[in-house]
Amino acid sequence: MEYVTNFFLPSAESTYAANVDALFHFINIVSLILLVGITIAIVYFSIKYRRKSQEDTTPLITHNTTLEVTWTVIPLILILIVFGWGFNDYVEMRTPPADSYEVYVESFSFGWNFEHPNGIVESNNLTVPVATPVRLIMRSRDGDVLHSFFVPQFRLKQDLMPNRYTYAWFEAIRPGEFVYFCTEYCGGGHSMMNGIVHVMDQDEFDAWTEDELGRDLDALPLAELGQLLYTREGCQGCHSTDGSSRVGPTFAGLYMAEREFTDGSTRIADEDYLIESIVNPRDLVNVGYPNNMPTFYGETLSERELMGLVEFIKELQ
Ligand code: HEC
Ligand SMILES: [Cu+2]
Repeated sequence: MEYVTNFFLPSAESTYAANVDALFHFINIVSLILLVGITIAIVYFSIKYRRKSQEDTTPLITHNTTLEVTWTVIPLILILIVFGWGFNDYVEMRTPPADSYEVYVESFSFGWNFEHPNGIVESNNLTVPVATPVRLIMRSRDGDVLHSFFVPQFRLKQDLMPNRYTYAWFEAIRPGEFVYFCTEYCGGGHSMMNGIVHVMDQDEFDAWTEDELGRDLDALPLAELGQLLYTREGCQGCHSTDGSSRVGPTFAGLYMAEREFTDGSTRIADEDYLIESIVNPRDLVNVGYPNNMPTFYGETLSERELMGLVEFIKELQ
């Protein structure tokens, strides 16, 4: 993954990114020139016009029209330049070309789903073709909180809200892998809400699409199905597979381990316990963890999908 920076910005990788940077640099440079000029004037005047003796009196100054017009008109012109320039770029950033490739984006605590027009659903990674405008139609899951989709190298940032669509678009200028983040603090799993935008050549993208469409989920072995769901359903936002604690306990070594609950009871994590933890997470709460695991999985996952998740967890010894 490349993360080249130019001066103090990450590399510009979308069609409008260079424009955003140019305006940013313009504002910075103008501010710097003004800062230096004003600071020098302050220092110079405080020395030149300091009170030199007890007899020194302040002269009565009314005003200086030329000076006042100058320091009003020059900043006005600068600000109008920034406004015109920024407005122009903003309109471009808000107006996706009519033939854009459309992806539905759903955010939830704590993860993302990206749904392509052909029905492919990805989580964590978003795969798109290069040199193609991509329009994102985004919303946060019903009843969830605000999240924000941020791809620094594309200069793209847009909030997602429950019960309301927001939009963004970009056109990547070269293939590569670009990190995206959730940039609106949304809870304990917020820092896990990052992933990669995969930009592929058209050929590579077509091959990837064909592969994904050809994959028959019903024919996948249970553990592989479970692995896919682990990312697609957002379990990875709260459960690690490497032994580290996130919002919830890790899945590593969980199978057949003894679990302790807040009501004082204990249980061995066999298949029955695992299924129950996914379908009814509020009934038994592990000591040291919040009771905030989402409860909807029992309704959205099929019986085979639940078995897949259990099988996946079992294999993480
Ligand atoms: C919002 C965070 C969150 C998400 C998303 C989440 N969980 Fe959990 N999960 C928790 C927390 C917190 C606990 C511990 C509290 C409890 O026992 O209810 C837990 C407990 C569990 C347990 C029991 C673990 C143990 O050590 O006894 C299992 C199994 C489990 N989750 C499976 C899943 C699966 C499978 C998914 C995805 C389909 C998932 N969880 C998604 C937060 C989450
Ligand atoms: Cu967040």
